[in-house]
Amino acid sequence: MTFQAIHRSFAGRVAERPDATLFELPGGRVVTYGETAELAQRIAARLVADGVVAGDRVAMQVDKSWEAIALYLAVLQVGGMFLPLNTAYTGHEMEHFLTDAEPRVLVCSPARLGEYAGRASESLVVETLGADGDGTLLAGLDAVAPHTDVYAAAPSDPAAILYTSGTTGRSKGAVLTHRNLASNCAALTEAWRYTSGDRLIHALPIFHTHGLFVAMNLTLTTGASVFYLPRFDLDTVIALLPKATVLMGVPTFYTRLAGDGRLDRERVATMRLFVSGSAPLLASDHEAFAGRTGQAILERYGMTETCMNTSNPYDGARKPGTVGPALPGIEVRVADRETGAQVPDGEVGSIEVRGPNVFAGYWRLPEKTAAEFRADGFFITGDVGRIDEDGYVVIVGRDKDLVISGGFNVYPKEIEELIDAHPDVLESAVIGVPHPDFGETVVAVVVLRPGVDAGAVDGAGILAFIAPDLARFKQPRAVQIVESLPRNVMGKVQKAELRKRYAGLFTA
Ligand code: MCA
Ligand code: AMP
Repeated sequence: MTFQAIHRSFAGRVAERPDATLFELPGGRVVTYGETAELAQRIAARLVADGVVAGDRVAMQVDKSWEAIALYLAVLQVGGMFLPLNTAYTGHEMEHFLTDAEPRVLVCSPARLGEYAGRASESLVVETLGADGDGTLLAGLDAVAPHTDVYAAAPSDPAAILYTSGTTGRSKGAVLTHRNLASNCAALTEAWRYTSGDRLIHALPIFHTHGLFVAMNLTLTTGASVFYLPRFDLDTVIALLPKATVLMGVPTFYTRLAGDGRLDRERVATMRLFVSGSAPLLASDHEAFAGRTGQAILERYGMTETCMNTSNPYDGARKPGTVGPALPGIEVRVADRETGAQVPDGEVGSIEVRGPNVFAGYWRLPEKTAAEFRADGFFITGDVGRIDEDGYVVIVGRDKDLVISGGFNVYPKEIEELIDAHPDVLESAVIGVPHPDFGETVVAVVVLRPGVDAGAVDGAGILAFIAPDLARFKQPRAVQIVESLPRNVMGKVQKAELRKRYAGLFTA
């Protein structure tokens, strides 16, 4: 397949149909391909004036806006590395990303300028961008000549860094290349028959692979349009369904939709595709949705490090509880965790991936990168599964200590460290338990120090202690104070035992 970087493909669509709609915004405003391209070129001029050169990181922590997508395109155009960050991250969490990635420019929301202004230096420019296009990034841009040079990105050049945590230590920056993004976008466009005629309901955040590299890249490179929503709002999505053709979401979207009396076949008559990913979709939710709409949700499987790996077919059986076969050009195998030897189909093992979608490595961490790859180039996902009789991948669990709440990843270790810093806490174990809305939710199991009066310390106090340093979505929804944690003979905390013990906390 010939290589064309995402921003080049986008430019091609702009040249063909500059007046075509790209964004339909909540108030009814329409933004065209041409307008987006022009703003991207002016932002590119600003980034260049801020000193950005090829290879520089441009970090963005802003509320969702169409201008933020123009910023993404501008960063690609000048050869920078785009670093989007969850708006929920606190200053404590941001500290690591900023010191580790050393961005040349940080674009933050105007409301948070006070937190970051002090970081501005010879090597870091702090810009602001608000949800309505306010802020310094765009101020006075009308008078700035568009930057028309386009960086000639080689396939192996880095395009983005997305932070993703390991089970131990700090978050690692996954470096994605232009080839990773372009090849995955091309594979999905073909697999999902995505075209310029599509009208996507975009209700995901744009700081993760799902909302940015899947939903937006497919749109930008095909000439399709998006109903661009600030977040998932059930009423708004229900109202848009009759005008749209595609929805991409996390399982929580589908649980909420299926629980709404307004969802029926007639309402989804123009919809040709519902995609689910980022977390497991329960087979029962798949079936409930099909019962209401007559349409089978297409479930696919991906990771920050690999973009999308597998997908249920567009034509052919979409099997509930499976994530489908490998996408074209991508190899997926199930191997023995210890030896890396492939196991026969049907046997459970480590899910491993190789292909043009697999990232270049963790930012400045060659040893950690090497540890996640086999000698033959397969990447060890940390997911556990098997391949069924039709060649579909079935994910049965995770090797990594990770909770996925509403599609957001939460790493227990990070929360345990914060809880353990509480003066009255001896130790803690953070686990995920089933939750009817978020799929899984976070629970902390805490042991107090000997001599601490259990009546004097409660879950609320522990939560209040960690809250300032932890994004809201990572905060435990329950704290269980116990005498001791269950351990195996090696002294390792048995989280499986705890998960079993608290499995019913949020479900009847
Ligand atoms: C919001 N809250 C959450 C979550 N989202 N808590 C736990 N888990 C969450 N996911 C907090 C809010 O701050 C709020 O706190 C309270 O929970 C209730 O919020 P609610 O209004 O119900 O939530 P919401 O705003 O409707 O958001 C739920 C959501 C959202 C729509 C599921 O989390 C979401 O858009 N998730 C998508 C995440 C995503 O894009 N993941 C892809 C990454 P309070 O009440 O205290 O104010 S993974 C990826 O990219 C890989 C590669 C892949 O395969 O796709
Ligand atoms: P992230 O690190 O945010 O990219 O999350 C990637 C992880 O999400 C994968 O390693 C899986 O554990 C999980 N995941 C993504 N899609 C699915 C899916 N369809 N079913 C089950 N788990 C999924």
